[in-house]
Amino acid sequence: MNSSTFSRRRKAAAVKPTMKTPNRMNRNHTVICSSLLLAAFTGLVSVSFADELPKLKQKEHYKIGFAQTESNNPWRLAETQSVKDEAAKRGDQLVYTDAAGSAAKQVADVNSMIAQGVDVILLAPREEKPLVPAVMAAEKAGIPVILLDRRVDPVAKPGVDYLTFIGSDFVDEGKRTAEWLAKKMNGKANIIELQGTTGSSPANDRHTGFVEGIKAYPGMKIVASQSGDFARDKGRQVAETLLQAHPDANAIYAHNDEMALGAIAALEAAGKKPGSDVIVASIDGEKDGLQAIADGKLAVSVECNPRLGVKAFQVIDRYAKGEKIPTWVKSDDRLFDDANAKENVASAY
Ligand code: GYE
Repeated sequence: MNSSTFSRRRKAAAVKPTMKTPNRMNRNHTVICSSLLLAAFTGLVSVSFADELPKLKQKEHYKIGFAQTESNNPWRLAETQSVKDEAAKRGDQLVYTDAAGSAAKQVADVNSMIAQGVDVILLAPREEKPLVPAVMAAEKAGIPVILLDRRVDPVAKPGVDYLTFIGSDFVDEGKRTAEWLAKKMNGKANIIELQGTTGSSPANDRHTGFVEGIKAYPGMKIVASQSGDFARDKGRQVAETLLQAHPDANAIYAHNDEMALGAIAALEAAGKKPGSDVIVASIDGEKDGLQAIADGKLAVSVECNPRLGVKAFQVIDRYAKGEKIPTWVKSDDRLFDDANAKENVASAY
């Protein structure tokens, strides 16, 4: 953060002189001021700083930016639809951009929204680190940012640099998947991990959570781990290579359903039976994923709810009214396996 940002945002809130103040009221004012200034520099006074988020005026209708990261899977399409539906319902103007899988384009998209003077920016950051400058730029321009579905690097703080994060607990998703799989495999498995987009918060956290979850089971081992970029075909290709290199693998943990479905195709192409030869576990709960559970090919999918639009607009309303917004508006996620997948196919995305 540069020094001008610092001085704009952090204001001296309380200056308490600890030295004797002059008792004659009309004594030279400049002497007092310069004493305080000098004292501040020499550490004789206590100065506390207040952090400020950009304010939002209450309006009948807002102009809202939504910087989406890509549109290559049902999860993302469902998320975009939920934001578009809610904006339309309220008669708000939506400035929508799709970064097509490029963090650099997404930074440019946010900058263009700043230039267009949107009231609020909803940002689904592709990766944790490259999107930090975009968050800071919006904040500097006085535009509140809400992170939707993914986080940025913790150097940017919710409630300070951006308003809040709306989304799931990815560490917990990884942990729940690990625990379910450990039970299913009786604590013993050679696991291939298909990671999400490198540098994205769900990929980082789903790995961390899974590793944490299998810690209690010394027989549960990750034998190979590689990114399939959250995409079905990439997941298929990576699974194909890793299955050849690790013929002893009997479980696959995919960071999302799309890669799990790719892995299932790779297993079938290799003449292996998903669901019996190799157990596949994943996250999201999309329609094709639930159908694959109903068909006995996918074992489990921990839900990650993409329909965040309603929550996002509710947060905007509450913030404009002056309410304090929690730093994390957490999704409540279910778990789908053969006990409940079938009945949820119709309502899935
Ligand atoms: O799981 C995946 C998508 O960011 C939580 O991104 C989201 C993830 C979701 O591409 O399918």
